[in-house]
Amino acid sequence: MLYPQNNKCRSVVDISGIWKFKVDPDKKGESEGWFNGFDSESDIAVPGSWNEMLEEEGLLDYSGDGWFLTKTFIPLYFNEKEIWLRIGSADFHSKLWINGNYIGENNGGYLPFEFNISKFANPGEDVVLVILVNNELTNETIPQGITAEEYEQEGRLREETYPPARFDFSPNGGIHRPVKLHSTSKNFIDKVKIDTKVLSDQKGKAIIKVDAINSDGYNCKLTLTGNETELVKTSDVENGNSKIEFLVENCKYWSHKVPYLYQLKIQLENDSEVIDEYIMKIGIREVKVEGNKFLLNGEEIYLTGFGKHEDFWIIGKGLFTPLLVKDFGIMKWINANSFRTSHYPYADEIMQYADEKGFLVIDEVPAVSLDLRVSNGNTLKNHKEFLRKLIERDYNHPSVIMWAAGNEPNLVGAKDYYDGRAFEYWKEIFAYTRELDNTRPITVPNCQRAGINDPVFEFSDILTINRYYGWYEHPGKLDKALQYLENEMDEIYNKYEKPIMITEFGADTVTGMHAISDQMFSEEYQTKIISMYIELFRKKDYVIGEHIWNFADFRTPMHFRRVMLNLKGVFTRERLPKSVAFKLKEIWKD
Ligand code: BDP
Repeated sequence: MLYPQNNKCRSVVDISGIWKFKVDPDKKGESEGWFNGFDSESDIAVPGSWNEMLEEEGLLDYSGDGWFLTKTFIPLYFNEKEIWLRIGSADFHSKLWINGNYIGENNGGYLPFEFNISKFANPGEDVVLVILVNNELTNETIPQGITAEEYEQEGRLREETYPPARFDFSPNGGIHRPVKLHSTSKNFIDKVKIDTKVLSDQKGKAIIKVDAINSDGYNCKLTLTGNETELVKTSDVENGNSKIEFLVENCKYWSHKVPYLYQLKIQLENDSEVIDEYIMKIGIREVKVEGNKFLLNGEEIYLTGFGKHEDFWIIGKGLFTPLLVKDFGIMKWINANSFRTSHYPYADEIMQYADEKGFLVIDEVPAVSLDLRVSNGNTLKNHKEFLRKLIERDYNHPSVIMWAAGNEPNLVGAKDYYDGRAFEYWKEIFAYTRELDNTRPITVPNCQRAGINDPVFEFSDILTINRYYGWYEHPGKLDKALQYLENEMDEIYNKYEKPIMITEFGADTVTGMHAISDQMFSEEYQTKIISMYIELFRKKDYVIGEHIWNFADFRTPMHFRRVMLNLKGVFTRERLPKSVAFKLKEIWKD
């Protein structure tokens, strides 16, 4: 599935906007035929979460079914074309109907999905599109969910949040990314896979595989343009595939410092005409782990930046492009070179912008706080399916330098995590991820409670750890906290002898709260803890990067330890700097 675009052979119409909305707590919509159309007083913006947007209708913490309806026009110029409906993401499960006809369903949020709707949509006519979205999670979904009853059964009433969640961000519902109609010809380019290599200082290689539907007998013509060169190659499409290799002399590599992108034009053609075309930007670069070091194009890199969230006032987890521009702008301002898509895949548009602006991205599947005590074969199956879809979507992004196949398994510190089952689980997940991509390192950030014997360390190429000494443990006693941290980091390194990155550390901070002594929640405390951690990392040769938790304050489920938001942001939720931002800008200057 390629990101839709307008070109000589393809057209896109964005049908996001204000849609009709109807909440369905009793799940009666399907039996009452709401898919044929429904009346409602409520409206909803697409993209956007229903939670804050419709708080006055009681939906802040709503978990369940929500129905979306829009009426749209299928352009006449879609005539003779294949017509597709693409939803950027809907969290977490959805079903679709057009003019009352069932189109299909999708399980799993955070990633795009699309349907060929040619049979149901006539160019030149209106259609009524109805989408049912449900945001309930279970033991088998990725991420896993929890109920109030399960909190009780698991003896975790102290940890109980509202809405219930196994993770620390709001499980919002909604259509979170743009909805688009687009067209292709009947013979079309379906998938593109790009591998790049650095052969020498000046010479790069790009291997491009194209999957094309109904296109045997056609030619696939590739034009690679950039750095004052144009390379053209053609090959036949056979069994739906075509493969072309370019050797690029005088190659300008992609990096976070110089995010140079070549243009790749792919054309399906016969003797007289071009029947499909797809134009994309590609970066030529290579990542490698060697000994204690992480290399980009053969040069050592040190990652500075953040774990982030897709989160903002009112729009919730919906894509908001002004925020995207702002976030990348202030990440540049503060001298960050990277971020992690904690704890789920981010919008296509964010990944494209990371390629353009030169950010190094750790790309994560939403297997956050995976609890193997309650998982089963379907959890594993869904987890693998997510990895497959994520890697298929993001493989070609030069900005993606590492996969995170999960985050903080065994957050609850269960003893039976170490009895062999978790080892087998992660062995399978890592092996599967490597099968899908053996060109990038793979990791799973480990939490303090899972400790140093976490099986994810056995399989990770780079050991990523999230640590909160001085916050959840040893509050206010920073010297002691740092001693524990140093001992643990050395112990982990000595045991596994792999590079370590700290993917989370930080402190909740109320902007405007000040203190002379080390007091939690003050801006001084956040500045001090972060500075002390970084000072320690710089003394350790095996540390290859530091990501602060979090870039900005973000909404979490209700709990006594949270003031509506998780306040560990270096910026507030509205993106204003806390004092630590100026300190970081200074530290990360070089
Ligand atoms: C870590 C999680 C992250 C939380 C953070 C925190 O990975 O999602 O938000 O702790 O407690 O355990 O702030």
